[in-house]
Amino acid sequence: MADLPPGSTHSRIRSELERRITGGAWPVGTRLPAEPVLARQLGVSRGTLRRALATLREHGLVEAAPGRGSFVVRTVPTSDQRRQVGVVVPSIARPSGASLVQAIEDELHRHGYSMLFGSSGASRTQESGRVRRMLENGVSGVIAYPIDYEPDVALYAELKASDVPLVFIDRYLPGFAADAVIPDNVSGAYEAVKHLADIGHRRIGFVSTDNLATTSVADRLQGYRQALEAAGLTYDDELVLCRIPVAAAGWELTESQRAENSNLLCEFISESTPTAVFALHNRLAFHLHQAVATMGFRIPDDLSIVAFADDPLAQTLLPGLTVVEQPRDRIGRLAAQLVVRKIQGSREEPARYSLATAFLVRQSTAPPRAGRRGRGVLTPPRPRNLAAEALAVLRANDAGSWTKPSVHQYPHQWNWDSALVSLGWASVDWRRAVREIESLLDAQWVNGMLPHIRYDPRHLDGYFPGPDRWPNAVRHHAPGFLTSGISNPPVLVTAVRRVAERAPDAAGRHALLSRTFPALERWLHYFTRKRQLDGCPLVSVVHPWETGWDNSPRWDYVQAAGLKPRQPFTRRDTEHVGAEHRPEDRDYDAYLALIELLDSADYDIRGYRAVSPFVVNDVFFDACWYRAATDLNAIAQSIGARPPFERGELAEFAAAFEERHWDAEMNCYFDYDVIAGRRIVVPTPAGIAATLSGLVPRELAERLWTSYTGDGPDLRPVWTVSPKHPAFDPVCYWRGPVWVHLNWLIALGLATVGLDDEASALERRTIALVEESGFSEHYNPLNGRGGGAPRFSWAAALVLDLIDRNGVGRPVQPFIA
Ligand code: 2M8
Repeated sequence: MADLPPGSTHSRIRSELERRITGGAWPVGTRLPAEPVLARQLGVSRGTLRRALATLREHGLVEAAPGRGSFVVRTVPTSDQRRQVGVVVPSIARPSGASLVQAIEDELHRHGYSMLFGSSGASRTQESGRVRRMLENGVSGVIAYPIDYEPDVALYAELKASDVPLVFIDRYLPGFAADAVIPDNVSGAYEAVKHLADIGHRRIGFVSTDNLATTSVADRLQGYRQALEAAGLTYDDELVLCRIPVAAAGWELTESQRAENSNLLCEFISESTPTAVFALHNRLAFHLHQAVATMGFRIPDDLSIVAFADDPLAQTLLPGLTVVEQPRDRIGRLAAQLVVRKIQGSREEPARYSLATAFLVRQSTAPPRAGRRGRGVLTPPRPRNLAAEALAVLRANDAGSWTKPSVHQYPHQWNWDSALVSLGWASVDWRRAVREIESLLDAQWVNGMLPHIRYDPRHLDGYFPGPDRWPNAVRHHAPGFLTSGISNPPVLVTAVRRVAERAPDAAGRHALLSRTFPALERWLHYFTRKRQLDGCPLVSVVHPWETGWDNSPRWDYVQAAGLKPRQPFTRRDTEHVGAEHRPEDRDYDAYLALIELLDSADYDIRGYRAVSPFVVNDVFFDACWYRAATDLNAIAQSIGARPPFERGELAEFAAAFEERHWDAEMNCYFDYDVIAGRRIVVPTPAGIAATLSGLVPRELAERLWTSYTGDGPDLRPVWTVSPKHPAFDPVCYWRGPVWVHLNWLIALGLATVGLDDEASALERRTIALVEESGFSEHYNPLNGRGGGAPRFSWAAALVLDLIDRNGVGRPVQPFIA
């Protein structure tokens, strides 16, 4: 006997026959087997079979031709016979969606209807695809939960035009006349925020996803505003965070979405200092709860949270959440009743039904306590968990085996960024630090050069210039890589040495050092073999980007030469960061023109020098090289290899360093313009960073430091151009702002020459700056405000390093003997 569906015998037989017809086994025109044969096949009596066939005839699927038997005449029942309603919601996987659908299905069933279900995901195409398929399948009406952002209004207009009964749930489409059953979002939010104000909160935040045009979100925001107003509080943009994408506000998040959320939420809480937050829904409340826990906050002691509840799961995850409860069951049932009424011919005008919510006070809200983090509190706030915040930044920027400097502005791997970032990873996850280093070394050129950018092929659209601007670079590295054609200050060697110091055991340390040593050696030798000119052992640097101090006034003379590239270009760097923080167009003209010259010379220093106005001995770069060489010698010793740099070679380098960089008249170290054969006399901390080399005597270093910092006694150190210099600009990139990584390197330099107190004071002030303004690309030395790209990796990594060494107070260990 056939495998029959459950139910009474005759209805099971009817369903089975219907399945054969609608499923295509018996197409139109098929003559059904004779009754006795079919009854035997199905294992039922002829009476039962006849009753089932009668229903099929009623539904218009089968017709009897007297004397010839029964024939299939159509394969789809007419819509009024089918009694089906289509229900489309974004996802059945969301617990909230499931309970709504359950209520709808129950109610439809009560009225003799079944449900055809579709899930629209977050896509308009999927939304209309699902609804259209339902219509083809003959549904008599549709209940829709429109998607976020841009629902398919045209689709719903078509339904209306074809008189298909339509009811929206959860949200409505503004200006579109259709029935909608929603929770009373305005009053619900109002009640929640009023509760917070009633118990004494004055800084009440609103945390939401970024789909502000969706009516449920807009209405909750309106309720929030109205409650503030009723409580005599002023609406403050700073307290409203509406930047979380819908896709990043669910339960099932990727590790990087989770980290990005946590980052955003921590930043919001620490910068906007609310004492209470109203969350758009309880998934966001949950993420917020998790994020503030990493900052050492307790709910409700340090922060009260109330949420609009749209799914029951949060109650188990976040016990005691004070919520606005949605009447999900009533919403589902009313929507089903309305659609059935319309199907059955009711001509009622479309209306919006706002169903009352309930407010449940549990344990996540309490009056604000003196001493909590809000503004204007009397006792000092609980110290923030800077290390956890720093780690969240690193995690958000983590690309797997390397770290983006900042997600949007710099989506590739940068050489000296990655080197310094490995120090942050080393304090939390040593193996991850090793991966960072190895991934950087993987992109090494055949001649030993380690490029300043290793491009991520997935993000070529996100950054300019891409690899196409360095066309000849492909001839120099292993296939499969995309890189720039210049290098960066070789801080990696010093970083490797420090990361190795933190290895969990001697074997791990030895393995890291011996694996990386050959590549590091080839890189440092590349500078002395392929980048020396005129017999001078110093490094010939070929591009401002190679120095890492892109638009430092040290290089203004090149930009002033008015270079123009041959190929036109469009900058992308001001898309995410204000133009006032970035170089000017004429700087970019020079950058691109220099790249063209270098690439045409196939990256050969002599060929390039013949055509380019820019070849320098950068004092900072040379100091880093010298330090790297001595660090590499120490590494060699520790793994039993021959130190690659002999005393004589180092002495020659040191002599040239003194000769070219020391300016007796100005009493400072400066860069050297190799083309013009002159020193570039612009006072920047590059001269102080010369201490990194270990070549600067302590007294001289002290004088340099006192004199440079004396230029701005009230400023936050270390400004990248002296405030007394006409080029000083407190917000523009390398023309004045403070950089965490540079402070870290300068502190290392100061400690190297024995200025331990100065080094640790600088480290303390660096941590204070980050505590004050977050993990920015750079900071205004006048007021400490962050600038450039946000959530910056090396700022986070080096703060982790400082905290990990209890660096607040303890200087970097200088290593150099
Ligand atoms: C900045 O430079 C890049 C070009 O390399 C840019 O502006 O697009 C500099 O601050 C550089 O030192 C840094 O390594 C890089 C990534 O953080 O950004």
